[in-house]
Amino acid sequence: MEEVRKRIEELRREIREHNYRYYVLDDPIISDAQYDALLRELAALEEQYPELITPDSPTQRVGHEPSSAFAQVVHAEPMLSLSNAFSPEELEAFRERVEKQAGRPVSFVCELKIDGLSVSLEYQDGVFVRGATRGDGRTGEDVTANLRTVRSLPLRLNEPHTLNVRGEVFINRADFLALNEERRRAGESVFANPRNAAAGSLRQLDPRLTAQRPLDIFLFAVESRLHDELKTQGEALEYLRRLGLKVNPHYRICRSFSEVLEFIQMWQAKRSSLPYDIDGIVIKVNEFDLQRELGSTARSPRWAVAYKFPAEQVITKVRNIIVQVGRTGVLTPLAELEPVTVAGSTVSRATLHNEDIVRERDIRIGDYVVLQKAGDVIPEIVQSLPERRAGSEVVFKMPEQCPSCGEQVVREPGEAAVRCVNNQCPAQRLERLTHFASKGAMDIAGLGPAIVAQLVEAGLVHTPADFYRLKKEDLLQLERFGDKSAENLLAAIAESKKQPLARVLYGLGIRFVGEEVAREVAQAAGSLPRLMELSREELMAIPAVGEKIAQSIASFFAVPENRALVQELMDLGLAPVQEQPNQEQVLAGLTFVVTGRLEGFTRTEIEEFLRSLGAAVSSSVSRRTDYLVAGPGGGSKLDKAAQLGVPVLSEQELLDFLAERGVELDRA
Ligand code: 1X8
Repeated sequence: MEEVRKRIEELRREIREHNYRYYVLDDPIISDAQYDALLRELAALEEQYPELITPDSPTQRVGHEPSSAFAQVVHAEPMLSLSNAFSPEELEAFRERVEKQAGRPVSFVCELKIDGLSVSLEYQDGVFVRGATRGDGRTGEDVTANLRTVRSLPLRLNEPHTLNVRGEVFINRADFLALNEERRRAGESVFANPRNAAAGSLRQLDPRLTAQRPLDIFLFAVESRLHDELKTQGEALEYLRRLGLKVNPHYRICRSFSEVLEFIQMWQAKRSSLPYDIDGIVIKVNEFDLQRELGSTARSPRWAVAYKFPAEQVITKVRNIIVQVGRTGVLTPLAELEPVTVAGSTVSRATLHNEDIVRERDIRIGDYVVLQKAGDVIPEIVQSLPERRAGSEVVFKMPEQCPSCGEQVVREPGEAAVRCVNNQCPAQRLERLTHFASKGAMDIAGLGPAIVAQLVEAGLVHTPADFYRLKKEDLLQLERFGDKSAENLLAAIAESKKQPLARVLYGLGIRFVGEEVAREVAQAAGSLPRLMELSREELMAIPAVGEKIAQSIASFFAVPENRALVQELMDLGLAPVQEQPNQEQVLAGLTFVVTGRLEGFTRTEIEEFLRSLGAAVSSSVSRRTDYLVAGPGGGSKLDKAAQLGVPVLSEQELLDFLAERGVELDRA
């Protein structure tokens, strides 16, 4: 028995070493067959002596049962995100702030910003015990079982330390392409880019599925500085590497800021030569003492910044320009492109917004064009390349008839949009139905565009009320529906009857009624019957509602078919109400606009917070705006505010403004 124990330990040590050489150093010294033989011998011994199995054994990467949900993990230290710099000027501002605080020249560490997802790992006495996603920064999801399947993540460190480390899980571009190809062949949906593939893979409830995905990880931070002997980020990276963790080799300690700029320029030019995607460079103050002195805001450390690379641009060809009809009848030109990869995903279509933009950018069918995509944003055609024309290109013209119903389209004076005003237009009807079920509206899971189209085609659904009349037999005659999927859909539809009034109102798809307006109107109305009867004057008394919106809502409820639809929905069991918020509404009646980049919060966070205090938040400055909250980089809105005499608050002034009203912003 002692012999066996010894052999097992020896095998584990050897396998760990070869794992490290293969997955971390990318420098194996034995063949795959030799490695497999070691692993097989270990597995055989462990099978014979199961009492000798330990969780950190190399055989124990997979084997956990699927779970039904991820447990929540509260991070020992909040996982902050980085503030961004988009230009050398913003970087310079970062340097000045840091050096002013330090009162002396500062050295920085530059590292690649991996485009993956952040995780935190916990090792106890050198054994990997827990890993979590970033989540909202305070609480993440326990993905330990999935992280165990990441081959480059050691289950045991070279030294028996207890610590938290932080890193980024990602997928190599080549592995991503192979994975997508495999999925395409299997008839499965493909991932848009490597980052989505990594996120989707890490968030599998069944670790056996995660184990089949080519996940990889780089570690770059020691979270808990229990190790006082570490004085700098440079030392921390060396330390992580010594422990056997995978550290990205491309970092540089810069003693002057010109070296930082040089590093950035070099990688901006060379980024596509890396096997994985990066979206920028992280610049950190090297010395931990100075990091501590600089501290953090609620959201991000003051001692680091992420320099984001400018949007990636590629050239492709416009194969055709087609026209789509939206929910409100607006005709939108859409470019069909020769597929190209830009910023990690394949793009074959791009919206052209409206006829004016097509004309201004002079985009013709057959043109070569510059396509741009920055991070997650929608791909956009920036310009055409007239010098590459062959002469056969065709100027796009907006059709005079709706491509869906054939009715004459109209262009209202002063508006960029051309619209089909036929309320019965099939394309519009389909879009309205899809909108009703969509995430921001009734949020009916499983009722996406394809299924809605199928239901309409089968003649089962004409108006949103018909969703609530669907029966299991109806669904079962349709392709793609089985017993289980039919039941699931019906359950999701039934569940949506509980949605609050704001979502029902938004779901009705009334022109100019977005989510924000819907929330305010719903709060004022309280119920559907009351909503239907609001007069234009009553509507205009709601802060977010001006004449145009009031007119639109009132006319919607003046149309007999629309009133009938709402009545039907009520007859079918929808009785939505709008809960009054429990947070004290100290900002009730005030309208805010938020612009620019904020330090401590994202714009969305601030906006939601303002709303929760009863404020209306609008996207553009007008005479109805009470305050403009502006961070750096808020350009045209500031001009507009000055022109209209709208008071401007900085982020700090907003916090003071709220504090005066008894509201303290929760610092994470
Ligand atoms: C995010 C990332 C960091 C690093 C690399 N890639 C990232 N995505 C790094 O420090 N090398 S740091 C970070 C963060 O703090 N949010």
